[in-house]
Amino acid sequence: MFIKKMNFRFLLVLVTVAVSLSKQDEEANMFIPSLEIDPQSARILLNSNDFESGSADPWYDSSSSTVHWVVEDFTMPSEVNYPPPIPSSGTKYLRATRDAQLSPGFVILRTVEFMALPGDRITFKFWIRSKYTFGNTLELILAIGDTETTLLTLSSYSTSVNLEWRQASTLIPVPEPTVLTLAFYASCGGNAEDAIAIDDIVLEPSDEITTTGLTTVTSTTTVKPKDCAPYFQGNTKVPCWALGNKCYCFTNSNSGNWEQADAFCRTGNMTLLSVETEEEEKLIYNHWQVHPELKSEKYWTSGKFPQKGYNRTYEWATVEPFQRFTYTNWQSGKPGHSDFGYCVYFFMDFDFESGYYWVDYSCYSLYLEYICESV
Ligand SMILES: [Ca+2]
Ligand SMILES: [Ca+2]
Repeated sequence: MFIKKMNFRFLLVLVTVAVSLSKQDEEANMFIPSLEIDPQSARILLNSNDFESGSADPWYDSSSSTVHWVVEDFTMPSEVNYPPPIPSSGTKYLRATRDAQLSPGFVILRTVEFMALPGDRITFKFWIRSKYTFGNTLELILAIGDTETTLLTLSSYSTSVNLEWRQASTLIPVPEPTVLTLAFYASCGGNAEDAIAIDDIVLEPSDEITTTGLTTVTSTTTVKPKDCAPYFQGNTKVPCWALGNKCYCFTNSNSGNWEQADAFCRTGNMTLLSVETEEEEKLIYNHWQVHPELKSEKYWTSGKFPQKGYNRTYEWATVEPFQRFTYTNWQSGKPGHSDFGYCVYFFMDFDFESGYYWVDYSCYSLYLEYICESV
């Protein structure tokens, strides 16, 4: 399965290179990273990126799919029937642009390495709209070495009626001068209405934010990468990430039946994953999609059918009293069993075709990887 996942991504890269090499050369020269630049100079380039000159430095497109970031002019939108909202200044911005077939896919915008200082704040404007609610995603990621932290998740603005530029802002959580990169991870759907755009990315070296009358989204993220470390520190089979305001650890080559998985998470003062909301589910799925080192399609959750009680129904067996499911995403026809001894795993498709859903299976006879969640 891992081979399949890797092959698929490799193919994507090949196809992308083959199909769009000339197009990239013409349109996206400014997206080739300025490798010569040192972290201090890169920091200066982050002072203001309004894309009016057509340059994106020190940001560059590192997408390996049919979707790419290109500078779009408001007066010449790629979807004339679904025009973008008017920018508050200038006419240009970065937009996730698909091929002629509107193929959906992942798009990544990344900075070269730069020097961040304590108190640095990143502010930007964004527009995200979709035919279906939560159809598109947009996340701001902080990467220090191999450790990634999600600073902002803006996917909740992905609705059919989001017709405005909004402003988002978050502190870059570093305790001392640190060389790092920032990245936007986005997923753009295949409908003409689906749109993701970014403008006016500014690095500000203090806590002061200028409000401009636009909707301001303030980060509530306080989890730093190091907050995730103590759970299973040193165990490379269980890498952890801070996503939203929780810490999630995905096992790799550490499979077990449900009871073994449940017991393992509890040794780290965590519980098996509980998927209370669609937003949390998307957070997990989006993260899994961009981490090819996560080699499994199936992960145990804390979902379990109870042994006792009235109105017996599946519940999240995390901290007692266990909570019944409110949000659900069962595979069609599931659950096949409503009996004690059945547990729920989360399936995510390596080929990204059938998406993700829940399946019930015997808690004892199936050995799967699993996801632990902080309490
Ligand atoms: Ca602009
Ligand atoms: Ca949860």
